[in-house]
Order: sequence, then structure tokens, then C-alpha cells
Amino acid sequence: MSRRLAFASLTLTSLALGAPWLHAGAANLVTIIQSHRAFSVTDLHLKRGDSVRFTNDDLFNHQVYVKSPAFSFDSAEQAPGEAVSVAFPVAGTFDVLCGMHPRMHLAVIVE
Ligand SMILES: [Cu+2]
Repeated sequence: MSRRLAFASLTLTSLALGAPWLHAGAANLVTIIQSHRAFSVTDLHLKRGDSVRFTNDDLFNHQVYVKSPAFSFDSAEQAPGEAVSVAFPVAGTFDVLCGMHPRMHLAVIVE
């Protein structure tokens, strides 16, 4: 399984050791590509408040979702070429899945 961590490394900005309420305005946006029934990375580290933009680079629909007690998201059907963005407002580890392709999986770790 290939791990294109170059994308993920974009999120590893300087460690924010200050108080959480000082993070406002420092949120990052990371782009993840959905291609060949896979996400472009297998895991992603974010800071609370960062967003991920999922871009469907396949010729068929995807449906990205997160379902956890702390945080849920559902893109609904995502047509080819369509991008959806989601912010991760709470800390935790979240399984990002596709409603159409059960083998698609991305682990998002929010600190
Ligand atoms: Cu899919």
C-alpha cells in the first residue's frame, strides 16, 4: 500500500503549544484526492479546526463520511470532479470511509 506522505506533511506546521483559543486563524486546508477507489494518503495528522478537501478524481461517484460519537460528516454522493470540504473541530482519531467503496479508508488524527 503506497503512502504518499508528502500531502500529509503539509499539515505538520510548527507545533502549536499555546492555549487552544489562540489557534483561531491558523487552520490549515489539506487536499486529499480520491483516485482508483483510494484516498491519496492512508493517514493524516491535523490540528483541531483544520479542514480536508476531498476531490473526486475518479470517473464514478464517491461518498465520504465520518461517523463517530464525537463527530459525524456525510458528503452525500460526490460526482466525478466534485470536491467537498470538511472541518475537524474536535480532537480524536476518526475513520474516514466511503459509502460506496468499503475498502476506502483514511485515518484522521486530530490533535
Ligand atoms: Cu468511493
